[in-house]
Amino acid sequence: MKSVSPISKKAHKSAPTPAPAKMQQKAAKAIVKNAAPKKVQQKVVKKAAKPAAKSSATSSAVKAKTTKPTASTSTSKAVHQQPQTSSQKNGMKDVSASVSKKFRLEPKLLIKTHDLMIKSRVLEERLIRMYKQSQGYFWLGGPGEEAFQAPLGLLIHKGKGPQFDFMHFHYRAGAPMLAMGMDPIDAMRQMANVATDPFSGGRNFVSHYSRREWNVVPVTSTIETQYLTAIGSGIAQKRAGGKGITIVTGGDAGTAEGDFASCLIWASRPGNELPMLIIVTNNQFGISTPAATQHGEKNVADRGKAFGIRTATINGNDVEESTFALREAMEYVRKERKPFLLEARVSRLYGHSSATGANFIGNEEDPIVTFENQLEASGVMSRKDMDALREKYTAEMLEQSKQVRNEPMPDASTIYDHTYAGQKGKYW
Ligand SMILES: Cc1ncc(C[n+]2csc(CCOP(=O)(O)OP(=O)(O)O)c2C)c(N)n1
Ligand SMILES: [Mg+2]
Repeated sequence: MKSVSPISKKAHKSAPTPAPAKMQQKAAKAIVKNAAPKKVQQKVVKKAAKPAAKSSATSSAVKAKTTKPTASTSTSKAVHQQPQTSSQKNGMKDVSASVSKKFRLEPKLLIKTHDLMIKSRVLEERLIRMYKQSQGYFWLGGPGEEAFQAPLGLLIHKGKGPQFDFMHFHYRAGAPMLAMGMDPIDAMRQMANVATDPFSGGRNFVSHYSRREWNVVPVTSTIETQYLTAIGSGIAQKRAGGKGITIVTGGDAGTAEGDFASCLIWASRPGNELPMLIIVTNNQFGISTPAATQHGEKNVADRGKAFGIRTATINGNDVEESTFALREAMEYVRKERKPFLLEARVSRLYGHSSATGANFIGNEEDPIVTFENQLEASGVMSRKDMDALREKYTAEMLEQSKQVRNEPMPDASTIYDHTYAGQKGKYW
């Protein structure tokens, strides 16, 4: 942790876009060039996601702007040096023209989802600021995945034990945690590594959530291992019966690891299928490695077909498409007690992590801008209300980050706490 040099406030303000961000833009353009035909990428792959296909078909104008490779070519050219707190300020307002969308979801749910997306984005931007102000050592999180992660969070059956959903998240799951009731200050506590951090007592990276009473298994820094540990709760839930399912999330690059293959094999053993919703959020990068240079398969989800697993590839930048696909996949897993592999194409708006600068990358679709434009054009929400919401969360979270400044770091004597289950304050 000590090797990460904090960026001064001045440098933060005036710093040009760092080289990695520029490289990413170039690489993203290369992907667009080499991308499969637009039609193929926009297609919802499998029967299970039929409603989603319909939903995206409701507005081809919207759809044309909601698939990442297309969006990469159509988004604003503005590249931003630091986190912004308003879609107007960040220059992304005209990214997707205001398109009136005939929503199929209830306005109440649309507004709730929007609220969660904004809360999640404001939190991530606050965490980035904390990092850049030396109030933390490292940042990574989920800005750009909100249109998928927020609906996911709202559909989780929260509770403790096998009758409720078990979550094996990776490090971009702030929105589902907020949906389950996490107070944003707790994420800030982990960012600042203070003792009050409820997930790791100030001992783990930011966005490494865990909560026993909500069945949230600790996020691991080693990528993809969550697909293996998820098998365990999958087996327990298969044996227990009922409606609880195992949900595992991870990125596209990690699927190159054997752990992912093991997950597919264990989840689909004939007669022993597991109730697992296996999710891959595909942002088409593994840190700085473009997916186009690594994946021979057209869709990551296609790999499930070889195991007889139901699959779908969806546009995770579209709130309705995500909601319908998640509903259908979850219902299938809950009822049939069999796995479903869901791949969501998403954006990555601040690069991989602070290791690549944590600066706003202006060449990817911002799903919040897209959604807000649709909400506004369709009369579901006014721009005034949406901006007021952002301002409210921004002010609240600023106060929370100030509070965290005054909280103590963990005492050295706690270094081995929680090393083994049930052991506290002892060496083994
Ligand atoms: C086992 C392991 N190998 C390598 C790394 C270093 N690493 C951290 S994130 C990452 C890329 C992950 O990309 P992806 O799976 O696509 O997820 P994304 O970050 O894009 O959401 C890598 C290689 C790691 N943490 N663990
Ligand atoms: Mg990725």
